[in-house]
Amino acid sequence: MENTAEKKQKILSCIQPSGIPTLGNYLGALKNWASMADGYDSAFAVADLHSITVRQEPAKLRKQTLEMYALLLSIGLNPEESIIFVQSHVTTHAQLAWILNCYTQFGEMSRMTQFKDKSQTHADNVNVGLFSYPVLMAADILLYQADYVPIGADQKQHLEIARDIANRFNGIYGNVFTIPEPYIGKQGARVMSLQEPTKKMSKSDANVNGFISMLDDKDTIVRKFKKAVTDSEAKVRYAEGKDGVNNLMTIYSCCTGKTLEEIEKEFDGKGYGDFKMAVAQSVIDVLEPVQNKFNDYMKNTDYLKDCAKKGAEMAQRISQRTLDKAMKKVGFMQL
Ligand code: AQP
Repeated sequence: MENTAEKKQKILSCIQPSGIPTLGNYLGALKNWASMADGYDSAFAVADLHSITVRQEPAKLRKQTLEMYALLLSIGLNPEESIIFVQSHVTTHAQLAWILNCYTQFGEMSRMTQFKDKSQTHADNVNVGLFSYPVLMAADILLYQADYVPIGADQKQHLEIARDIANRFNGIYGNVFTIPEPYIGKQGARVMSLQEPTKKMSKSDANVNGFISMLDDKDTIVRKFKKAVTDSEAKVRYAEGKDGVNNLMTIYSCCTGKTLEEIEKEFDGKGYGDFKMAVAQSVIDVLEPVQNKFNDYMKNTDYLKDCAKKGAEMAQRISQRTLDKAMKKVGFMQL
């Protein structure tokens, strides 16, 4: 995907502050945000409105939101070049989401696999927000007229719904929204749990050994990889049925740039012990510089809040134009 047009194309993506992001969030999404930010008009949000679809502790949510903001700067996003904001600071998201709810069918939302999964994990709180989460996500994207949305593979279905809603709205009212394309990296788009490698790695997993947090220290990273589920073959090769090893090879490949064939050769005749240590070290090498920057940013929370304030003002200004247009089109009285 090249961005050769004179006018830069737009990208927008969000991450929930539902915990410290995992290695999965990093390899599947954040890493691409950082590498794409320069070439595009870019906006990135800490999606706190999304995270209350699952019950959160208020003080913890506030803390995690600031930490997530700091992490976005730590991975290399520059608040002078990208709009980096907290979703609840910008009023247009919830407003457009309401309008779009009225252009979304109950049946199409019922097919969303994340809703089905999360209603099982949080059976005591299957709220309407959890159900209409993809509509809010559609509003997030469409407000900024995003051409591309860098996401992990798990969000592909939600992006498709955003496109369907936008097409439907445009079909009725003319060209209000840009139809967004997903940008899913070739590698790392679906990093799996270290404990249940058929399930994606998630920051809210109750089993902390299933995920690597971006702020895990070296010892914790080594310990978690040592415990990672593999198989009894004791051979490092990428093959069907070897979900645990495939996942570790993918992580190692993303962190070192080595191909799967090179990795197979490197560990030919060696056991899983050596392999797991090498994977752990490659992850440490990637995360350590980010962690150092994060620790520096967290010493200056006034700076972070100032950036978030400026980011929110810019996001409000840009998104308001789209919201105003949509409000006019549906027939709301203008003053
Ligand atoms: N395991 C993963 N592998 C690759 N990409 C992933 N993403 C999430 N998990 C993986 C991508 O990270 C971006 C931000 O995700 P999110 O926080 O907005 O929501 P999520 O997909 O629900 O992520 P989590 O970690 O699983 O959060 P919780 O546990 O709160 O539900 C998205 O682009 C996502 O695709």
